[in-house]
Order: sequence, then C-alpha cells, then structure tokens
Amino acid sequence: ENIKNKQILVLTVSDSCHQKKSEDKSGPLLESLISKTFPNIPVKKDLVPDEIIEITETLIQNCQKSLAIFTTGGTGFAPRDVTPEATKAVIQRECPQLALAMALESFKKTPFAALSRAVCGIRNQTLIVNFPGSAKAVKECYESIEGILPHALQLIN
Ligand code: MTE
Ligand code: CU1
Repeated sequence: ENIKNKQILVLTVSDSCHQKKSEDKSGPLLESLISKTFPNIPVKKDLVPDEIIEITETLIQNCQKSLAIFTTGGTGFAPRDVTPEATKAVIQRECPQLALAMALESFKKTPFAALSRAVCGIRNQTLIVNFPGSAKAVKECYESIEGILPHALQLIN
C-alpha cells in the first residue's frame, strides 16, 4: 500500500472517559503534538474502555491503515490496567529501547515513572507505542521520542 494514504491513530484507553465520567484531555493533547511533528499525516482518534479485547481489536483493525498507533492510559498497576498486555498480544517485534528512552527521560521528572508498564513494538508495518494516561506524562513521554519518530517510521515502511 501507499504510505501516503496512511494515518496515525491516537487511542485513549480509559473506563472513565468511555463512560463519560471524565473528559479525555490526553488524547487531544497527543493528537496536537503528533500533528506538529507530522503535519502531512492525518491523525485520527479513538477511545476504548480498559478491556483487553476491545483494545486488541481496535489495534488490529487499525494497523493496516496506520503508520503508528499511540495509546494513552492503562499502563499502570491498577487491576484494570491492561494496555501493555493488549499491546504484547498484537505486536510481532518488541522495541524495548523505545520504552527505555521514555523511561529514562521520565525518571528525570518523577520517580513515579516506575509505575508505568508501557510497551512499544511493531505489528507488520505499524509502530505501536504506549503512553501513560495523564496529560503531563503524555507530554513528557512524547517529547522524549519525538525526534526519533520520523526515522523510526521511515525504517518500518
Ligand atoms: N511518566 C512521566 N513522564 N510523567 C508522569 O507524571 N506518571 C506515572 C507513570 N509515568 C508519570 C509517568 C504514574 S503516577 C503512573 S500511575 C503510571 O505512569 C501509569 O499511568 P497510567 O495507569 O495512567 O497509564
Ligand atoms: Cu500514578
């Protein structure tokens, strides 16, 4: 397929946002950050609850048309935090150093970075990156990998 026709997906994983009990701030923030890095690529948004089946299905359904999928939320230690497990279930190649790059920068900001279990990997020609749920964490983590993303996507395609 033509890389020019591909999108980037921002997937918010949150029970409370899905139930409309809270407003999704991290998804729109991530969308605007990505749009600045990739002004010519359409960025789409989706929102699913913290359910492993819904996360994996959404990841699989979007991979073919997406250069990358960035998730936010569900990476922590709470019983319903299953985004890393859903990600591991669909990726074929893990990219542990990408997660490490985010962790190293995050530790400069907060020791609570240790509470994210974020996973990064590749399914076919799609890069999948987990971010924590808070807008603060999204900004910090995105900024730590922004500079390497264009080359990463170039290599995959
Ligand atoms: N990483 C950065 N850079 N900045 C942060 O504020 N918050 C942490 C961590 N990673 C944080 C961060 C906290 S408090 C938690 S609980 C975990 O991400 C998991 O967040 P999640 O369950 O919303 O995905
Ligand atoms: Cu936390």
